[in-house]
Amino acid sequence: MRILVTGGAGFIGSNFVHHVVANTDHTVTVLDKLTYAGNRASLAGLPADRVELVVGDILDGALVDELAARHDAIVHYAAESHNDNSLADPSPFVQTNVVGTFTLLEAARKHDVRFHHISTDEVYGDLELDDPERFTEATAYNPSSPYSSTKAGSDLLVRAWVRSFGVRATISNCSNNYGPYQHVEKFIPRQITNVLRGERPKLYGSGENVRDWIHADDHSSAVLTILDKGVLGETYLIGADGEKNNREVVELILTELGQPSDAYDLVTDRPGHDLRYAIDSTKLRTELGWTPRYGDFAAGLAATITWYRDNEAWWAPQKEATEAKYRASGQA
Ligand code: NAD
Ligand code: TDX
Repeated sequence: MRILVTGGAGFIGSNFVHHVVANTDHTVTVLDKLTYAGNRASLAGLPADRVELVVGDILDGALVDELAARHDAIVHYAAESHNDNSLADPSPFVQTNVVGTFTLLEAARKHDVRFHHISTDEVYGDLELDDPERFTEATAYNPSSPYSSTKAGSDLLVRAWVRSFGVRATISNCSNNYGPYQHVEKFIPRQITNVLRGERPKLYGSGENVRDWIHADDHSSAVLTILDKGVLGETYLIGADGEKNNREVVELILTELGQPSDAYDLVTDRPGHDLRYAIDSTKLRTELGWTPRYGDFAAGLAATITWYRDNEAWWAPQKEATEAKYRASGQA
């Protein structure tokens, strides 16, 4: 298969490209605008006869049309992805996440290209800490932030293009990813790189918010499974039973790096901060036979810490500007 991967120079997209090269015979074209979140270096070392990078915008209809015409499938990761940024300036979120997805869907429709849309569990809003239910494919949409509302909007566009125009599409909604190549603005890399630079981790609010962590490589294997065996028109939730509160994650990072487990600061909370996400991935596991490989979060986190320790040249250029943004918003 020839796969067009949008956002393939970002965190999860680049992990997917590495996974595809290692585990299949597919060839990949990455379409990525290389925003502040995209990084060419995340694709370094991949074979040139299997992976091509096209620097461009998913809002560029002519470019998207030309690329769609020569691929068998589109896997759509490109997005503005950070909640805090969406609170500071929602505009690029509406453009890239909603209008960009529309642009890709029109090309998939015209050229009858298989389409897989990457989305998030945040479209379902949040859960109470003691709620025994987790999100399923039947949970009602209830997004909280500009980011999650634009992702919800993009999911609904995909569903409409399936029903109205017969676009051959599937959707997946995944929980929080961790692993190599994640931008230092995000929670886990921010705290790891703070400690590596001799600074303290920063927990929003009380640190009791819960996220359901999955290794990015498990996300990739799930997406390949859906591309291979998924039923057209269906949505699949992806998760690995990895619920942890933010305080527990910071304590693990501090301990792994030889610091006292309480050497963190509580800082100003994120406005509208979702309390808890939790995914029930029974459908993907029972209907498509997928299982995650990274069962042990502490081990996966330790490997991720090692990656950031060994790859300072990858993250150091972004660290100062990222922390300056957090200082400006009082989250430092
Ligand atoms: P990221 O911010 O690390 O990467 C996004 C990539 O998209 C970057 O390389 C960026 O340059 C590119 N991009 C942005 N706007 C573009 C445009 N207009 N045209 C072309 N390229 C553009 O994001 P991520 O964390 O890797 O997330 C990837 C996808 O996975 C997103 O759709 C996100 O909603 C979804 N997702 C993320 C998580 C998570 O935990 N990070 C969880 C579930 C779903
Ligand atoms: O410095 C921090 N301190 C802190 O306590 C940062 C950056 C975050 N947090 C908290 C906020 C969240 O409760 O950590 C948790 C995780 O924060 P983020 O990494 O910003 O992720 P989140 O808002 O949960 O969204 C992520 O998962 C779902 C991705 O960024 C989204 O793209 C994805 O859809």
